[in-house]
Amino acid sequence: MDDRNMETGSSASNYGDNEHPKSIIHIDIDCFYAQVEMLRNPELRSVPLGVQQKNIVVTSNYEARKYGVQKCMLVTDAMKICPSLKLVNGEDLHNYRTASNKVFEVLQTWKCQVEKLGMDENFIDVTKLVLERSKSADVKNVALSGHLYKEPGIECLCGCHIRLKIASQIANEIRQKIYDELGLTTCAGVAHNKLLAKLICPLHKPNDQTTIFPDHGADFMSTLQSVRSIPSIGSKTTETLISHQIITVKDLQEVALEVLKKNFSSDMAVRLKHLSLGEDNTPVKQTGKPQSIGLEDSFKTVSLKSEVEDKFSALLQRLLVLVREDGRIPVSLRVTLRKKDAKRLSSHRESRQCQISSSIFTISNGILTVTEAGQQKLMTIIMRLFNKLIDLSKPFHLTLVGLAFTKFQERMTGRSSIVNYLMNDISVQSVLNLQNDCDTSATSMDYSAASPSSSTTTDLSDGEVEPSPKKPKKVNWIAKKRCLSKEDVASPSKLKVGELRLNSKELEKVSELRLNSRDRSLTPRASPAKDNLSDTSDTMKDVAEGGNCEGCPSYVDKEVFSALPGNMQQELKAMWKNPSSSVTRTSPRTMNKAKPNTLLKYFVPHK
Ligand code: DGT
Ligand code: MG
Repeated sequence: MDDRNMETGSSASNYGDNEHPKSIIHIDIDCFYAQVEMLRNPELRSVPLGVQQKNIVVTSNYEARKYGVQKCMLVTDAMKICPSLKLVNGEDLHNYRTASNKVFEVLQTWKCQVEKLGMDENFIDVTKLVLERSKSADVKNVALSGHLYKEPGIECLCGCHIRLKIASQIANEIRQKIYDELGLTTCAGVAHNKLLAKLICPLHKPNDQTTIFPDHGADFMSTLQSVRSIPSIGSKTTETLISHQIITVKDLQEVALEVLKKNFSSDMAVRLKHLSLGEDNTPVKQTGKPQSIGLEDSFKTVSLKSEVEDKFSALLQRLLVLVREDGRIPVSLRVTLRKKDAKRLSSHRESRQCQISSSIFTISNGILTVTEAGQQKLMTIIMRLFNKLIDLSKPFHLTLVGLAFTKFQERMTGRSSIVNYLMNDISVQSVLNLQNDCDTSATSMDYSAASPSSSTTTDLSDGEVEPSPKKPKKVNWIAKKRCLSKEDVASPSKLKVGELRLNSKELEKVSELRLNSRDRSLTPRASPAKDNLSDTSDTMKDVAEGGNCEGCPSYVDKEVFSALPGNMQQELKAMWKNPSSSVTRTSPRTMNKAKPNTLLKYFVPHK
């Protein structure tokens, strides 16, 4: 789309062309928290219901909305307009998260890209599915399901009207499936881009759907009363726009691009113009596991350390439930506080985070657990971070505390990964865990190489950009006995070359394993950091003292060990015997040159 079109508010529909190839569906669950509560207690279905968090009704069912109970109303105001309002406490989000995840699972069954947006909204890119169906169906006569924003004047030449009609059928099927399987009613918006799909979705609520054709995008956008209604326009941009008398989306459509360019970067100005016209080319990105899992609790004010500790303890309990559901092992913890600043009459957030030892967590029978001692360790770390954020010699007033696990241990899944080959599916444990469990029969060969640095906290202020991914501090190599047939183990040369080649990540891990094993013996134990450091030294003890396999630690699988080539066995044994002697500090790239016959050289063929 050119500037001329933008300045006149032309309705050309998609970033520089008149083709609208995509079909996007946006799904929003009706009165989400209220529906979850009504499913839990069907008696609530027939009464006006509000879900309360603190003194706010965060949502209400449609029965209550008839009385004018709105989302985010004060409880006192809601009770005034609807004295029969039944209130349910919705501060524990567990059931809402579970329902949200189930909806996501249902959406995944369509085998399309699904992007989760918050807890009750999802985008689904059904472009491919629509194309498949358009080949088989009598497409010319396909009927639209639900509402259409406006009847088209003329058919778009690219064929998008038919495609979007097919998408509307799919949206209906999706909503029906969510209802059949989970009992939840939803709304859907269908359009050729995410922006329009999301904005058109609530046009007919509840339990209904609306489709918009591209040629009506700009027209529909011009009905939005505030530029803030556009999802990617935040409060700062809104403020700037309002300060230039650009208040409605129509204002934004009509303002000259040059005016916007004076107040925003050129890219931003162009983007704002496109958005105002209903144009958006952002892709639906498949949602994976969240980068962090966190919880916050806000309150009027807390000024005692003991109260803070209680708040954190309660948050930790709830957070551990979430982490167990997620299944990944956290390796980093962040504490957030919001301080009330009496001088500024405002509040601001501050955070600190640190690495935590993965040995705090254990996985048994596929379930992540934390022992009582592990929880105490976490609380010690949390309060240590808290002490760094707050000067306890002075009075403090907090209005929020938050906890989040911000990084997770990754398991490599590449098919050519030797680590993967050796990994044991059922346990990703540190040596300490194995030791604690006294599981000498475990079929695992586990090198845990926590460096001293991982045993002390590494603080990062919240303002900092996330540090670039650090090399993992722990390496878990677990021999996968059950995958090796007798013949295979008898001759390591039979292992496929691909399985012997480490990828660059693993290469780093191997070098780190070696470097850390040296570091550990050279670096004195830092006394106060008991939580993690003790893990490291216990690990070392286990390695040094283990030994019913001619120098191998007790947890090593003899069968797998004996299948390794002789020089590798020797090198491993030497390393266990005297960790400091095994390597000199070299970069991963040069390591295989450092010694002519190293373990690493065996794994990484010279090119
Ligand atoms: P709807 O979509 O209009 O039928 O109603 P809801 O309740 O689904 O509203 P929605 O989609 O905006 O938000 C989904 C849930 O998120 C809602 O059930 C309660 C919660 N929620 C919404 N707004 C807020 C808020 O401002 N604060 C808090 N704490 N929760 C909110
Ligand atoms: Mg909703």
